[in-house]
Amino acid sequence: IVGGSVAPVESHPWVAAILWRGRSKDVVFRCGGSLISSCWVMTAAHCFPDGSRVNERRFMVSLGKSALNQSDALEQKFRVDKIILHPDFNNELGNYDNDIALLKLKSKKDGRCARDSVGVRRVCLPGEGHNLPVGFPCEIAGYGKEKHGLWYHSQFLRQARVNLLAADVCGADDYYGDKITSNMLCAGRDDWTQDACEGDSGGPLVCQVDGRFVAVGVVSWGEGCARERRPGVYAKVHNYRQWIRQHTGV
Ligand code: 4AZ
Repeated sequence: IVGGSVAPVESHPWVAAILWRGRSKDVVFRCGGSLISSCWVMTAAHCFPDGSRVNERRFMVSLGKSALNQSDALEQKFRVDKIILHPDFNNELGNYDNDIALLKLKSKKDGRCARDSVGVRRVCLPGEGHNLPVGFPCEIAGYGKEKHGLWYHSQFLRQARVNLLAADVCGADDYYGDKITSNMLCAGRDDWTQDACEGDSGGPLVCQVDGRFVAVGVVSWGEGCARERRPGVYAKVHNYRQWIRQHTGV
């Protein structure tokens, strides 16, 4: 997150940290995600570049974490049972079309996964009538870089505010042109000071609608971070409601 502020996980209790265990037992942060039901996390497909050969057993999901390198009283950790990449995920044009994936958490001995607490909570998914107007204020949160080009990402969960952009603006020639498909949303700010950045991928773009927090987008890509006319690009969750329901029941 560029230009935002540190935020306690209680302010974004659906945010998940997706971690990867290497051969030498080292654990590295891979991507953000969002909890959409007790046992399912929504994230970006490009977080799993091995595609169909991805090894579920190497991944772990942490919920309720304000700081990555510190244990947290609110933290809940899970192994991953299943990773479902969207079948139409496609990066042939370098634009991560259909950049969405679902992670099934491995349940605990009592058969349950995430438990609601002040630090862990599900986010709502967009329903009919959640077509939000251009300029609508939303928020992003993640453990990603605070500036493009830094070699390290943030140790603390950070948040920022961005506004929904018109599709025709984002797809204009002086923005991203034809790279923007109907499966994408763009969000940014008039002053280009706040944005998602590397490491925030997979996390949610959340908008408050009728008092509920709705995950409208999944952080996907952008050219640099917080650059003029290069807004953050998000997978448009609304387009995947059926696919999500089919796999998760949500
Ligand atoms: C990335 O590399 C990335 N400014 C994610 C989001 C944005 C740029 C890059 C948006 O994961």
